[in-house]
Amino acid sequence: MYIKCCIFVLVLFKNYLNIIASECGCGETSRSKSIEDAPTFDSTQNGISNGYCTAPITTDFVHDEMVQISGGDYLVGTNEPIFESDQESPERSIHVNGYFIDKYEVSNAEFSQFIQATNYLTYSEKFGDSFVFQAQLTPTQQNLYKDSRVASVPWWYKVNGTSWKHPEGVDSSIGDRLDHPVVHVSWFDASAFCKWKGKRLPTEFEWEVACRGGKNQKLYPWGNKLQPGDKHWLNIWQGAFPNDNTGEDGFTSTCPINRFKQNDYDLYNMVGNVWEWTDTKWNESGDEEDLETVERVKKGGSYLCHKSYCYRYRCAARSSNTADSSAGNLGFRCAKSINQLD
Ligand SMILES: [Ca+2]
Ligand SMILES: [Ca+2]
Repeated sequence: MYIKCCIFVLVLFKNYLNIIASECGCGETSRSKSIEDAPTFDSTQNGISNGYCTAPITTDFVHDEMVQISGGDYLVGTNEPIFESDQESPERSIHVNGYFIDKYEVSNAEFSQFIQATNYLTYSEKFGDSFVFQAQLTPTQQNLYKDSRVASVPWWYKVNGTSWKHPEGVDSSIGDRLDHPVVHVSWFDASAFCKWKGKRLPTEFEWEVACRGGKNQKLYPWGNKLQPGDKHWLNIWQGAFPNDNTGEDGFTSTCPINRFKQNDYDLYNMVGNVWEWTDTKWNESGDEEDLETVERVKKGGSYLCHKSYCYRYRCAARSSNTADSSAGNLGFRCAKSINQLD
């Protein structure tokens, strides 16, 4: 079902304190640095335009369809948690009102339209950098930024000039991946986009109910077997993390948003590809006074997840980042209450 957008967006920026990177969401670190200290780079160098996005935008890559999920009682969580500390358990019955959720992760093409319409500046652009996985950097870049690695997860590099439109630094672009999910977006950026579309971020329960596709007590959106029919059903990591990604599923980084249909709700890439922000706070007793450092739940795992290391590409799995975080494996999709329809 198509939902047309209509809402204007307003976002205010305050202090930009911590960006947290995570290796597939497992383990994290932060940097404490105010926006005033942010490194700057000349975006007119290296042929990079100072405009909002110079990539050609075509509606071919803008998949903004939504699917309707009926209101009712659903089971979420699991009584067989893999990560107890993530509070995956217990399994419990929750109620959701009817809603719509995006069929796909939000694409670079769709996000480009938002930027062009609003001149919105994302957090990574405001701060001047974001976190990039090692395999996506050249040896020269890795050497240049070796001191900017995250100590506890040294395969993440903080790279100047990285943003949604320059995913691996100033010399990179999204021109060849307009149909891939937008990354390097904070929770605030994602929320602003959804508001502009007349939508909102899904709650964690809405996201998980959608992930489960009408099935109960299953690991994945399609069932309990990872590769039924010996086919790949999601974009994750094959090989030994973090140095050997064999890409047996066809992708060593993000994949197009319409690549893996995963359940009976016709939803794509709920698990794998990129983590997805939800509107839900990780800890309801979190600091209400500093929204930028409030942890928000993210779901689904990413192309960097492997069972041996970050087995979080399951519907019940959950992780979090502070709302101002951004990284190359974190995106989102939007939802909409049925009574929001116009
Ligand atoms: Ca993969
Ligand atoms: Ca996903």
